[in-house]
Amino acid sequence: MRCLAVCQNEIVIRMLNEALSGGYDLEFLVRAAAMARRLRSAGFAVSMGDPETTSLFLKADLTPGTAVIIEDDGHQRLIPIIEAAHNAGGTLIYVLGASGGSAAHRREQQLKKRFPEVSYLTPGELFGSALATEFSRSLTRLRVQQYRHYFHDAGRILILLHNDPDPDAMASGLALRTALRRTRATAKIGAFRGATRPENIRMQQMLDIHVEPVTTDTLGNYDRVAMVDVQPAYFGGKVGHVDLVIDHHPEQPGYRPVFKDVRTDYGSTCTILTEHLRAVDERISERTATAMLYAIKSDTLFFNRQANRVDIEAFSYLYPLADATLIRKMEGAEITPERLDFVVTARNNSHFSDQVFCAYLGAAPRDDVVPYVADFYLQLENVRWTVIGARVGDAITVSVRNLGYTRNAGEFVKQAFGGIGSAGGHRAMAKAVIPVAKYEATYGSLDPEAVTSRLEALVRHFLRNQPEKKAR
Ligand SMILES: [Mn+2]
Repeated sequence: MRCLAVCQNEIVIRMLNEALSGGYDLEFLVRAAAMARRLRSAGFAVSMGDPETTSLFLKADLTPGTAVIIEDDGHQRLIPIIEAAHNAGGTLIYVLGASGGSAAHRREQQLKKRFPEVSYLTPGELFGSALATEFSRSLTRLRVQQYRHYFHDAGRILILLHNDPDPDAMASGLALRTALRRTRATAKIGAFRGATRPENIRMQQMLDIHVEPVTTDTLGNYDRVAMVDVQPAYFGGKVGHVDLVIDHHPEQPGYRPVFKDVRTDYGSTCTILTEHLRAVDERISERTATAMLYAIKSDTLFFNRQANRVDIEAFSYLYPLADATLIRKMEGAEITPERLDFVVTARNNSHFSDQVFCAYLGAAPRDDVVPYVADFYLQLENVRWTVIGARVGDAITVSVRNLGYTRNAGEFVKQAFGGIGSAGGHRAMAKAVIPVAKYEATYGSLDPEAVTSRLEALVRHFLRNQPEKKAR
């Protein structure tokens, strides 16, 4: 059988050749003359030209019995290529994605709307699983080599973290520094605002992680800027140029880094960076491995939230390299006398009935005590919802936890507080921040008992009126 493959990436071309040359008469269509020359001299059958034109396919003798494989690398304009192949008489058209998982599924749905006859293949389907792992590792290796090369001649590098950096941000900073083969003198890990949560400060001290304070003025001192666990939009225009972005949060539009690796179906940024370091066989120090392991654990809430196969695989890779005792100590750092005080306050001010625990803590020094207390009372027998509020500065912070598999904490905060503050989250956890003046104007008194009653009334109203969704 004949097969025409429209690919611009040499690794993909070589992998396809490996996988298909036995049973297929394989020819590649490439855009770049240099690539065409190189492949021809290596013995490949190659046509060169613009794959968005029908003539290239006609020249390559496309018949209805020819299979056409089009690589979906995120850069090629897929639709015009499919149209050109189609217009040249192609009927067996396959699109080859770079990855599997939910992203591939969405892409397939999009394409099917427009071209119902086109099939979408993941590397796993085409190559079998062992070869597919090798294939995606090769792509990752190429990516790491490229950005490493790009950062190579920079005198000073900044690895920028989000404000109040958490374990994933700090560990990703260490991991990227390792990937770039830099030291703390030549690649600074920095943030506009340093860590404030006790367990994050403790991690910083125990692993000797220095987070350099950054201002818009000092940004200019760096030759290259990378971001981990965050994207430029977060900084609202404060960071003009960024060279590399590695993140697992939902992709935000409006920026063009030189290199980008955003994988939203990963549980942590450290999982992505574990794959980077593995792909180039870089040695990971015990300190960095310990930080990364702790980060994966804490970002996936000990694998209770959004962890998938890749996170578990990264975890097992790092485990023998890390110091497990140190991790246990860092985990213990969550409990502080201050937090215990707020747990007691919550106990004294709480309304608890029918599986719902509500409490207002009064004034708190930072907002991390609020989710801490919300998590704490979720451990109590018969508690399925916790709604905890506190005043932090000029705002009321509300944390919501939901242990049942029905109804959505995120929908609750949006309904109750979306109109007067910022509110969001997902099924199991959510948060709202409301300016004090707006809260008072809408819901009245800030007296602790009054706020607790109000929180309880709001959540009861929501739970009564929200149709029950069945657990999967
Ligand atoms: Mn993260």
